[in-house]
Amino acid sequence: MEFNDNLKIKSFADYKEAYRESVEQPEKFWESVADTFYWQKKWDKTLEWDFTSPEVKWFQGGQLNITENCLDRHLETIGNKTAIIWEPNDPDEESRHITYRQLYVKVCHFANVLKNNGIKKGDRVCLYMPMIPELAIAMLACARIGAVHSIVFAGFSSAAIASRINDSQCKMLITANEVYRGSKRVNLKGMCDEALKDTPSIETVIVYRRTVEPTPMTPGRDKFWFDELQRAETTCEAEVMDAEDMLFILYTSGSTGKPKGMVHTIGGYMVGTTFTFQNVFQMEENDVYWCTADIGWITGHSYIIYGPLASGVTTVMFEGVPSYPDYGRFWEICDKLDVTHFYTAPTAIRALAKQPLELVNKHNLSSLKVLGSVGEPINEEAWHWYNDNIGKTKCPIVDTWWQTETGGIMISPMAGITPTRPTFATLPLPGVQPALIDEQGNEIAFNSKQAEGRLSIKFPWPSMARTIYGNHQRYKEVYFSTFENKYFTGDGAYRDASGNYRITGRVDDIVIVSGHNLGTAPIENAINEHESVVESAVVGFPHDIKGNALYTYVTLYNDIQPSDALIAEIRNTVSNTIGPIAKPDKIQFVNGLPKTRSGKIMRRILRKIASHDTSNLGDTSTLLNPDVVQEIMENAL
Ligand code: 6R9
Repeated sequence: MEFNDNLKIKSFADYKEAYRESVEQPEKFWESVADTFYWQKKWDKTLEWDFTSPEVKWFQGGQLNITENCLDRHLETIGNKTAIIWEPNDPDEESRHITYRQLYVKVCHFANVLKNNGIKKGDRVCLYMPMIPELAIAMLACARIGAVHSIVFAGFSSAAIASRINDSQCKMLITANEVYRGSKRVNLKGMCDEALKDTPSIETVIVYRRTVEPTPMTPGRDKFWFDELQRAETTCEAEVMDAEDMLFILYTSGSTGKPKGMVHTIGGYMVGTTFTFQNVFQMEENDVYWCTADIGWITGHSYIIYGPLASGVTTVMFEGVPSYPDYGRFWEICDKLDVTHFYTAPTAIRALAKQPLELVNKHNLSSLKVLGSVGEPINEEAWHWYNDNIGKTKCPIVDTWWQTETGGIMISPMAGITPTRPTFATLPLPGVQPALIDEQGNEIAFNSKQAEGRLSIKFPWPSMARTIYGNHQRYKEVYFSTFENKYFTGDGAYRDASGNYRITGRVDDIVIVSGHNLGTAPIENAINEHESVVESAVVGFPHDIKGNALYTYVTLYNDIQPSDALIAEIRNTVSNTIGPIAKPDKIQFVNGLPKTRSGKIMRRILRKIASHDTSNLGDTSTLLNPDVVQEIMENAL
């Protein structure tokens, strides 16, 4: 087998045919996809499902190891091809090129470090690491031995690390001493030490030295990555795993306080992410693919690591930020590495579009073939800027709609195949059966008519999350209880007369700030912890660059006066408990929050006020306290 792109659909007619088959005979369809992977033992049963329990199992009885699909099977054919190009934060530091063979050796070597430190199949390992190749190596090493990785984005606070470690009882934490982020250096190990005061399940901490700074180590618990490699073997057999064994846990915000540990399992996730990767991006053998997401998010899991490596492509990992040393950095890297496929978020596009065009035009972007967008709706202006100035109107834009829960892309054009339409994620990929649901909870039949409703999915797909770690009941309530026998996405969508979908945004209490999913409830909980605060309500409002930003309404105890110092303290509280990305942009002190008679805060009204859209507040007379609305409006920021 040469370069592994045998899953690729090559024309729009093929797409329609594949789509039809995937709906009429889903099992047959996914069997033929799954057949292209390396299984130690083929599965007995392709699909078993029931959305009421809910239970979904793909490829039961199959045995495999995902790292054999990402690494071993490429050794003979493309062992010397670059698997990962790492681009450091500082443009003057050398890039690293790691071939498939080198990556294979590094993964096996580090897998033995895990084993030497008592990690066994099924154990959970928390990764809190910067965007360096060692993050990829640690992930794959976990998968190699059947340990479950739980990656926590390295911008999160120590409280966030601790709660995630405790929720899934991780035995090990892997981190780096420090991370470079633009002109800053952040002390990751310090954050970990703070978190580790309250995480009794952690036995070992492995620390990668990214900088030469002295790093305080706790004897017996903390070990340096490099020292551990010295005493580890370099070969490691892949653990035999069942298709439905856990591959990883990834936490995403919930609308109640606690983050949800979404569980992805090996077989279906591998099949789904690889199939969607190849079809959406349509890469060719010597292409260079760059997804700018952090591996701490699902986009990085599926489309920097697993999908690209299982496909045998060259994937770029960037340590830095788009603004350092200047706002031309992305384009400088595209030019330097001859990037062909570039995948980023609307928030980055909007931020970069504000900069002088000179920062784009001084770089040669002629290698680019395909542009991608993910994370939130892309507005028309950003779409055109991206298309005109980066793609020079010759690169198809794939606007990919999906979620942490879906594991892989669900609705998206396939590059060069599906006709695109600005702001539309267009058509469902094969195997995805969306449905729009109206106000009454009924599915709106297609009938070649335009429609708008809540987006749900009617049939299982291989890469869907199987549960919330330790809380199957919550999984059922959040995703399978709104509409009978359907998965509810939490998003609203519009569908045009040709069946193209445009995602209109969240319909629940999640706000997407700069592409990050933030639950308003945990932020409110954090603010309410402040001793002067009685209660708070957090809503999103439109923001030029971030897409949405956070607007917070706060009530204070009677004897407390609002002040700038208090605003700063509240912002700090949020930053310390959740992370800097969750800091509210605006804080308005109010005498009361509008509530329903059952005591539910009317966020709908607060959202409108925050967006300065008070023309149609609806009927406020049924509120418990209608008078506060006027006061809030008069003092709105
Ligand atoms: C992959 C990822 C999921 C939520 C999702 C939706 C929004 C993602 C989008 C999009 C419009 C797109 N979203 N992609 N909205 N167009 N192309 O972002 O996962 O972090 O779990 O967020 O992001 O609201 O429900 P996650």
